[in-house]
Amino acid sequence: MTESGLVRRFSQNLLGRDLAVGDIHGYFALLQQALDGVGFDPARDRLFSVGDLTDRGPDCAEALAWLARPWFHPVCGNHDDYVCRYQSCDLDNWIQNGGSWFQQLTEIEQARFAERYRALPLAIEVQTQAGPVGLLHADCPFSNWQGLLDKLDAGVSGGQLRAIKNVCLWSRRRIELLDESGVEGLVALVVGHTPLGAPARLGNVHYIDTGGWYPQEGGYFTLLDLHSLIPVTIGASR
Ligand SMILES: [Mn+2]
Repeated sequence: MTESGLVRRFSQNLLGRDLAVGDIHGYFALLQQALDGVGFDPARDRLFSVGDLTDRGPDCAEALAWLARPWFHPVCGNHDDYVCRYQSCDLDNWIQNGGSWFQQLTEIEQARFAERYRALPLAIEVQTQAGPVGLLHADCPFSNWQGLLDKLDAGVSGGQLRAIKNVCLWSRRRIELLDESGVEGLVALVVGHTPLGAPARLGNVHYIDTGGWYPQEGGYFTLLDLHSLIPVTIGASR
């Protein structure tokens, strides 16, 4: 099987835990606090992210340092996609949605961010003892996970890729309809994008954006254990 940059696959972590976090939106210091609170061990554990690394929070410029960490593995979110398209996107719209930090970077820094963000995969698949777990930012455009991977691996482009990205990065259809049908071929699909007061599940689709990026209004980071599919509680180290 050929592998496009749009999908990243990870074999089972036999050494430590695999955790997933919801949208970060520039709150990396609070994310680090949450990781410390569960005894995250960078030598053995891995942190997967459903994307939206930047916009809105105080530590957006830290994103590149996080992306250099060998245990941190995000998919691309709709806000990350603004960075990828920074020369052609709707700037007013982006700034309204928290993008002013990017406008303050030098041209060289902007290019460096865009280059790194363009390498983010759209989909991640992680092997666990129970089977494969998928991560996307918003939702899966197919009822079957393999259907998505086949398209992405085949190197779709143009309008077809745009249509797929539109759902993967932006869709709220499933949660608006409370659609329990789930995604075949996975133990679980983990997504963010839609902030909720507590983690939620529709079929095998897990929603984990609990607003770690609006701590002032009671939001917090959920760290979902990908092997047990149970959120790890702060204060519980190994
Ligand atoms: Mn989002």
